[in-house]
Amino acid sequence: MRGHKWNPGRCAIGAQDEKSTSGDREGIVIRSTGGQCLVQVADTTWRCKVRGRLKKGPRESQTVAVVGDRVLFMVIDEASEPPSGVIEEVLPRDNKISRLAARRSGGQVEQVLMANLDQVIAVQSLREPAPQKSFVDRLMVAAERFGVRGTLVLNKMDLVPAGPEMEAEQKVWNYFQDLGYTVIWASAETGAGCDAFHDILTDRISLLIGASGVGKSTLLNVIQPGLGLRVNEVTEKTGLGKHTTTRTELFPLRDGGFIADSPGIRGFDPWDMEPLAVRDYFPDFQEPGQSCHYRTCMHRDEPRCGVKDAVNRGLIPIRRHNAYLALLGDLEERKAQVGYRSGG
Ligand SMILES: Nc1nc2c(ncn2[C@@H]2O[C@H](COP(=O)(O)OP(=O)(O)OP(=O)(O)O)[C@@H](O)[C@H]2O)c(=O)[nH]1
Ligand SMILES: [Mg+2]
Ligand SMILES: [Zn+2]
Repeated sequence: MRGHKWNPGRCAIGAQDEKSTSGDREGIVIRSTGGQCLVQVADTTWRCKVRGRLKKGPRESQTVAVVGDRVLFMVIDEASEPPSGVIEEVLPRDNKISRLAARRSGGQVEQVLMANLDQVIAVQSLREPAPQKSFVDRLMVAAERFGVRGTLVLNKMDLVPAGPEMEAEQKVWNYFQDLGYTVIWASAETGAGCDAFHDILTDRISLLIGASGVGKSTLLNVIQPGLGLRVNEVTEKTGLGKHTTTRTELFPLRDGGFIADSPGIRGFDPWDMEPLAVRDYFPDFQEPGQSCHYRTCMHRDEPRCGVKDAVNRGLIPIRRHNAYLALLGDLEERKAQVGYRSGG
């Protein structure tokens, strides 16, 4: 996707240990909480505050510097443990993954989950908790929207008995593979699929996203035992995870690349998406959409719609079309609430 790699062994993030012209150091944010960040430069982790004036810009303070951001910082104390600095500038982002944050004050707030990534990986467990297909639909839409590779990992295969139950799962999820997304069937318990998981992470910068308890941290511990990430059982009563991982954090991978583990999220409302553009983010709608009577067809109420026709003929699952209509409805409602948002 891009020329450079953040491979710590070779041409690392922080291979540029020397000072830049402005006297600042350059590093990458591996953890961000409030106004404090951990910034990685080669093998050293710095603790950096975010310069106050950076918080006052058009961006929300929580997303001034996010995991994956390349930043310039001024050294405060190189001898302290860990060394400390102040972030002066967040360098322009190649891309990001962003969603609408839970509304606290009723306003609409962008939550940037990560910047400068190659791949977003939706992690689902086939059982305990049950998979959420609509979550995967939306995350793959976001991957298309933000221009990053979308990948799907289905964990806890060991909990699905072979036979009809497994066949039903295969039917659902192979559809995503047919759309061109990589789909990995895995079990952190038995190790199945873990080599394939390791391979898709190598030499890429990836973000794992999925509900609490699906096994994101467990999978990472399997492919890189030294990480020692905290994991927790799913409560029997609710079938939900316990939000064991509480913040997004980026880790270097032994064989090259970086992986961000993130806290469980249940919903994903993509940020900054035009209702009119949504149809372009469903790869399965492209060919049938060619035969819609109206070029501006939204595949909703219009007559002679190629996409609805494909749904009726069983070529596109009804739930895919419903997922599209639901997302479209959400975006229109959001737009009606705020009017047209100018700038970004
Ligand atoms: N049976 C089975 N259990 C698994 C598997 N992978 C993970 N688990 C269990 O699922 C539970 C939740 O795993 P975590 O790794 O903490 O899940 P998480 O996605 O990181 O959850 P949050 O950090 O809360 O978002 C743990 O008890 C794991 O042992 C698997 O492949 N099979
Ligand atoms: Mg976790
Ligand atoms: Zn149509």
